[in-house]
Amino acid sequence: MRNRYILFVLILFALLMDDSIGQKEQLNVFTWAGYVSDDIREGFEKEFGVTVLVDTFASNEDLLTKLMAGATGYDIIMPSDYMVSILIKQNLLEDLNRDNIPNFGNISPLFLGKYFDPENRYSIPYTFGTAGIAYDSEVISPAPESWAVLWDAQYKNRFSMLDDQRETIGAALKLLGYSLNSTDPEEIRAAKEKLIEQKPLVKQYKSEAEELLIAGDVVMAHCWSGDAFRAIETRPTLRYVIPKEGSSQFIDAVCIPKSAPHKVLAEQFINYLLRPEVNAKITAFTKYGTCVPTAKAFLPENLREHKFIYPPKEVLESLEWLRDPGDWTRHYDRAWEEVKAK
Ligand code: SPD
Repeated sequence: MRNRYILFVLILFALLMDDSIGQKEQLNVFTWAGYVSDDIREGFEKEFGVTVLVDTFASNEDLLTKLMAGATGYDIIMPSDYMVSILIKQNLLEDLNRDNIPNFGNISPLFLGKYFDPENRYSIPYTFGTAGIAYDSEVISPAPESWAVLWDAQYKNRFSMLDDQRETIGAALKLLGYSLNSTDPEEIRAAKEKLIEQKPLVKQYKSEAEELLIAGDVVMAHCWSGDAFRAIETRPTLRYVIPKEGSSQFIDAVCIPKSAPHKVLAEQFINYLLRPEVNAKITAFTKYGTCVPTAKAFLPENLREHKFIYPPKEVLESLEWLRDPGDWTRHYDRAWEEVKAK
């Protein structure tokens, strides 16, 4: 009898330890690859007694397509600036309840009130960075200065381009001397032709360029600053440059979709991300900039003022924000489809 009682208690204990039966609340995060570390995820799980599931997308357009197609399970999403505008316009974002986000006050005003969400009703900044070219300085010398290096036939099959329609069409627009946000069909057509001309040289279109750079699969990549910075830690001969014609700068934001199943938990997660010591972990992991100035006290010296994160003034002045092209989106969509179909 006593043995049976012990067995019963053991089974009950095992059942209670099983999350699926214990019904832990689950926070579903949809974000970029390499954006939420295990450390950050596990810290929240432990403190709040929940599980955090992280799923990734490769571009803002992928995120939009999933949300428009009715994906309803996500509590947290991380669109970039111009995509925040689009999601607001599509009525896909939830208003943030600041009462649940007291750490909102930790954000630097420099990253608030931006064009895509002037009152930060729907978004808080996660990181900021730029797009440029990472290259292996032992192979590519002298250092490239222009986007034109990505059209140089000697690097055929040795470089990758971002699998991101606005960024990649943007690189071609910049090479041609146009704005990233051109609404001139002739300019968009010229950028498309440029990318079609380049296509036979491109080894791969991939947004997670860091993997290709580290593996040595490419010697050059159109990529984002933090991803280049991360790759350089493993391959110190890599460098990162923002071409002289200019490039994009971005803020990636944290938002809650209207369809989020766990809105309050999502706000608690946002509040947690804005703690200085947690926010420092975001920069330490992603190698993108922190929007919480007090986080810098928790960062190693080399991440506090690094030029990959804080480009010099003349470079900053050459950067543009991507914006919602409104009705012109279809021109970008069509141009990208044509490039990919070739
Ligand atoms: N590996 C993380 C990449 C995050 C890049 N953000 C993209 C901004 C696009 N404009």
